[in-house]
Amino acid sequence: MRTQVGIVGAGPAGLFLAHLLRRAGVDCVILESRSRDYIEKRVRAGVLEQTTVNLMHEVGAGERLKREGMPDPLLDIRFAGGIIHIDLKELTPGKIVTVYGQQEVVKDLIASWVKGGGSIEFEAEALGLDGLNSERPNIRYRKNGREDTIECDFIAGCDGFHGVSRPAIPESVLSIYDRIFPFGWLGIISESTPFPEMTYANHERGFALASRRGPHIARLYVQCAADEDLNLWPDARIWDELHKRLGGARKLTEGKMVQKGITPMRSFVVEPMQHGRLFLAGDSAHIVPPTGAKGLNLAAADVWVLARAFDEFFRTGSRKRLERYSEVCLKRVWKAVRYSSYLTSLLHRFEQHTPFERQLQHTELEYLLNSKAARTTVAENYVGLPFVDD
Ligand code: FAS
Ligand code: PHB
Repeated sequence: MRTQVGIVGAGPAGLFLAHLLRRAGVDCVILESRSRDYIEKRVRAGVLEQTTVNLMHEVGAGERLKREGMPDPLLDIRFAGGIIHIDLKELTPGKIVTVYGQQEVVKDLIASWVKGGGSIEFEAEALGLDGLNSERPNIRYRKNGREDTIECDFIAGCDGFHGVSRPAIPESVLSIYDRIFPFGWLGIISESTPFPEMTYANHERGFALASRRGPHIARLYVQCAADEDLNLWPDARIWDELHKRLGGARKLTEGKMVQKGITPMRSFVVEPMQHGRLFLAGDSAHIVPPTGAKGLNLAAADVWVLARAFDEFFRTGSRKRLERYSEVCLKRVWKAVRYSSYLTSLLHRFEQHTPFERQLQHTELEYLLNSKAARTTVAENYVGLPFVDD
């Protein structure tokens, strides 16, 4: 097979990129190691920044999002000193986020891609990338037990943190920035009435978060050990922790748990995000702790920049935007890493914290409670910084 852009991975990064390339008349092939059913059911992120919502509409996949997406104009942060109300609309001004499950984004993008005549090579696992510094890089992959190669002009590594793209770059070329937090999130989906507003909690027993996926579907998280064993968390124990950490003023209603999973907490960035004719986008290049709800949105922002660079090259032959891709993306990535790390450090319980550090955390929350300037900073990062292209 031969194509202009070989895309490895059909997550948000790969799927958004494919749509943007099709609109620019650039030919691409998408390889996805999992089945369509699997990736459309994979529960992950839930908060879309306005730029990501706009992108869904821009690529023609926003219809259902418009009907079923839940606009979120504010968020609450609970702590021992009270409840911090962060009114996104008032503080940004006028910007909000939209709650809509990542699996719904993936479903809508796949449906839109196929409806427009596109195809995705599902259950096609990329095994390796070769010739990255040549004019004809290629992707070796296996599908139905048969190995094959796709010859490309460029390769977009949209295959997430555990993909083959980042490892295809010689380690000597990469600078790796990595911070593993000493805890994880145990997340559930339950058939129960969710809190009406996004609610984060800093509690002495640990962090908790109340989000939603619909008027009768709650998405809830509790901080747990980094190496937590999910089998030690029967439903009753999860509800008990959620009541204790989120309880207080509002009653949490229980319901049938339909999904449980544990997400590790990590900040990870590689520089540069490109090597020869390979360009990394999304989780293949960076991971943020989900506290700031940035992961999915960063993936969209990366490919928005990458698609413009590919469009410029195939239209004019200029490599200007391609050469600056990594530099342009990393400016926004690091701001999201900063914000996600700040919020993670502010809201979680760190066993190794000294009394001084615990007092500092509490004082920072008190400051947020009483300072509009501090709440504005959280708000402008939560709704997302503008896409950057220069
Ligand atoms: P993705 O990982 O979504 O997609 C990569 C795709 O490449 C996958 O479909 C994978 O199957 C495929 N692939 C991998 N290797 C391949 C190969 N060799 N060949 C072909 N295909 C290959 N973010 C939030 O904002 N909030 C959250 O609550 C949140 N929760 C998360 C929970 C989990 C368990 C994980 C792993 C991530 C979570 N994230 C969250 C982050 C997540 O939403 C990512 O930021 C987002 O999926 C990034 O999208 P992509 O870069 O497209 O990567
Ligand atoms: C979610 O709804 O899954 C969600 C919401 C806010 C976050 C992370 C995840 O910060």
